[in-house]
Amino acid sequence: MSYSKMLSIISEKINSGERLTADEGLVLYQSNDLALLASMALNVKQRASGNKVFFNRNFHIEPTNVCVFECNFCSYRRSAGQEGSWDYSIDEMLDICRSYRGKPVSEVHIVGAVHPKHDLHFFVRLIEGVREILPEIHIKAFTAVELDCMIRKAGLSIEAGLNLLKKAGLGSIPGGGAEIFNHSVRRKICGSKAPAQRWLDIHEIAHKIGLPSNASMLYGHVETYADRIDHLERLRNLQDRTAGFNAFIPLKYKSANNAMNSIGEVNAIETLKNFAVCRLFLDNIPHIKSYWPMLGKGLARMALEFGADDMDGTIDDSTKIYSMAGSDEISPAIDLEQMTELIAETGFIPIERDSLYGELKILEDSGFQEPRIKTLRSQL
Ligand code: V47
Repeated sequence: MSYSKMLSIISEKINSGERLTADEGLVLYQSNDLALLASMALNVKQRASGNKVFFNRNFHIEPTNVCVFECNFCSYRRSAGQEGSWDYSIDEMLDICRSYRGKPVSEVHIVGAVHPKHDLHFFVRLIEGVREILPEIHIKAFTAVELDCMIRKAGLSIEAGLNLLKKAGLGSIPGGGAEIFNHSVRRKICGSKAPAQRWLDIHEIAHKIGLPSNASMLYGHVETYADRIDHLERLRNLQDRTAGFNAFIPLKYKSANNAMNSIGEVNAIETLKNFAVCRLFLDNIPHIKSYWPMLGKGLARMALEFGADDMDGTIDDSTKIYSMAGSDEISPAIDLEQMTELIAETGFIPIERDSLYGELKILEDSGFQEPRIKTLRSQL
């Protein structure tokens, strides 16, 4: 069958809402027809969330960058006592939370490294403290890799550990730590950390006990397109069983200050293509996140034309993971007005959301104005 015939079959399947096979996913990755990929992905995005693009008002806490693992892609890790390392006490982290009292933030995203000393009970105390200081806030915390280590250290089963965290106030689990599921690639880029199946099992157990989560994929390093499709297919299969993933975040490998630096970075075209294929292949994950602190605002906004429908949050200059890896967003912070304008200028409708994609009505009383530039789409 000719390549263009294959693409037209895929296009028909997408129009009729049929699921793509792994081979069809690969055909899409091999296409250089960005306009076709964009129009197909936009079609799927519009079926899922119309012309809406979501964001939230959030801040991060990164408890430590002292890590027992040495992932080759990581620019953030330090050894204990090394220059540039940090390890906040619970009180220091709660002071950060106190500084947000009375401020309009709906989510705190807590994610860091796997510290050799802190176990589950340390983090339960942290979550309880956050809950006390900011009772309304949604606490999205700890990658499956962090959870795996802290819960094992406490000698509990994953289910028992997650239940303790949930009881303390944990609301959902972020998507980090997934990297690439393929065993040999995972071994090359983050050899010693939780294997793919462990990551998937932890998310499955979380979903089972009523903790929703996100998923991510670190792309643009030594993986092949087949590895990416394998990764997406494992997530799609899990989501078929649990429906617990809210959002998928493609994370582009950033090459500064880490051991894989010589690989360089993929270009914008590859990133946009990847957004489109992820949107088209993951037919059961409702939202695709364009994470601007990593991509930069310009590219993150372009990804909205390639199927993404979420810009994550206002961040308030509270994460270092990407600036340490060379992101142009050195002090990532964006206010409500800038965020709504950034989205509205593309012709999409900015919607402030909570962490579970409930729509918030704050925009109306916060002086949101019509975008300066209207595209054709906003006039349809
Ligand atoms: O798992 C680390 C990635 C992730 C690099 O759930 C890197 O809403 C690129 O998962 N180049 C953690 N990526 C962050 C994460 C996340 C981010 C935003 C939102 C959510 C969510 C989750 O950061 C890690 C890893 O894949 N990462 N170093 C790097 N050099």
